[in-house]
Amino acid sequence: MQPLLVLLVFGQMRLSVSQNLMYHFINGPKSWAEAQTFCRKHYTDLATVNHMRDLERLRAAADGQTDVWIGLYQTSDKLADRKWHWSQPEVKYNEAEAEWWTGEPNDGEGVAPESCVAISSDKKWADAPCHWTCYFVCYDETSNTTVLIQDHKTWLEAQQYCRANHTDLMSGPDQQRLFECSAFSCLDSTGRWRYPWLWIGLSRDNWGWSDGSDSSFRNWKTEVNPLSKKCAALVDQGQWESEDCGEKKPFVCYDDLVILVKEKKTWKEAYDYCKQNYCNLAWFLNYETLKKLAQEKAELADTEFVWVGLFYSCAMKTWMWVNGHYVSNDNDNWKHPGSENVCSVAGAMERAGEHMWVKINDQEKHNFICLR
Ligand SMILES: *[C@@H]1O[C@H](CO)[C@@H](O)[C@H](O)[C@H]1NC(C)=O
Ligand SMILES: *[C@@H]1O[C@H](CO)[C@@H](O)[C@H](O)[C@H]1NC(C)=O
Ligand SMILES: [Ca+2]
Repeated sequence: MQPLLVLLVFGQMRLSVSQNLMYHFINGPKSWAEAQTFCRKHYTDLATVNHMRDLERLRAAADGQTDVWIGLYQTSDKLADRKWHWSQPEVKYNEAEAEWWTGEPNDGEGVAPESCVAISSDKKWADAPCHWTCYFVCYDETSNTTVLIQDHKTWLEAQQYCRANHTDLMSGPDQQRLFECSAFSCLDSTGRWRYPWLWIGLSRDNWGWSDGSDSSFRNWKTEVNPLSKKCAALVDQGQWESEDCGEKKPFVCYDDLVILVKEKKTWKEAYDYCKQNYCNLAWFLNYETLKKLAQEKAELADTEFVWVGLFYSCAMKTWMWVNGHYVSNDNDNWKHPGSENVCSVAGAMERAGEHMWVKINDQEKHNFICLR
């Protein structure tokens, strides 16, 4: 790489990171569509929110302002286009693992839409109207356990409860396997299932993000009106409401510095792709913010590792970042610091756990992380 380019890239990145320019609050009120056009012109797009940590950053950017457009909108007005997703955004819905009761989901047999899911005995799933009030099951990440809450709540109230007091509503078959009914004495003295229905963290909607990302994170305050109000606004406490898209509101744009590309490529292919479409494969040096953003992206990858801009220079016998800086073989981000190197390796980040850097064959194909 040419030295001038290195400096240029380096300078730009420092500016952005020190200002932490992920979300940009724009005070001039616009309709949702006008806000989308503005964000696409000046930034990446209207704000996408992937999880609670993003939401906290977004709220900080909005500096306490409420009634603010975000990038979520109703992508279709057909109920048939609703898609299932788990409340905990890190857990992806997989139709092959679905455990529906026979005849479910039946969507209320056309009488009233059923977009939320509850379990009964045998832990099989049934769709039900979200405004029903049921007991529910939270998942608690800290203790890796499920918690049965014996309190009647609507699905949204149950979600709010679980997110405030535990991690989220129980999401996905792995968590459901932890839910041992016997431990909660689910049968009453006559041997009957004690709880008619328990909410779990599965629901469906026909909403999507302006930038087309597949984030399933939702934080609705009240059940959305599917008829007229088709755009999402941040209201109080970080919760969202559906609003009339023509209303003029301030809005939040999103400037994605760190981009996860969910394609499987070799290290060199990934490098070329980032160069062509963005700026470079991701490098962090001492930028903790960048590293953290990359780690959060890595968690959304389809592959166990994601390529980052670390390569082994055989000629110089040293590890380097793609922007030309050296990386010590003893750097404590390496999973195996100090281990011997061979010529055909490049650096990737683990998707899970501590997101350590690993040295793997550069011909392996993985998702990868670019910087804009
Ligand atoms: C939670 O516990 C289950 C069962 O003991 C285990 O299989 C799973 O790996 C644990 N998950 C986490 C995130 O620790
Ligand atoms: C958290 O749990 C407490 C105690 O059960 C409850 O009073 C409170 O409402 C819960 N928080 C939310 C947001 O539901
Ligand atoms: Ca049903």
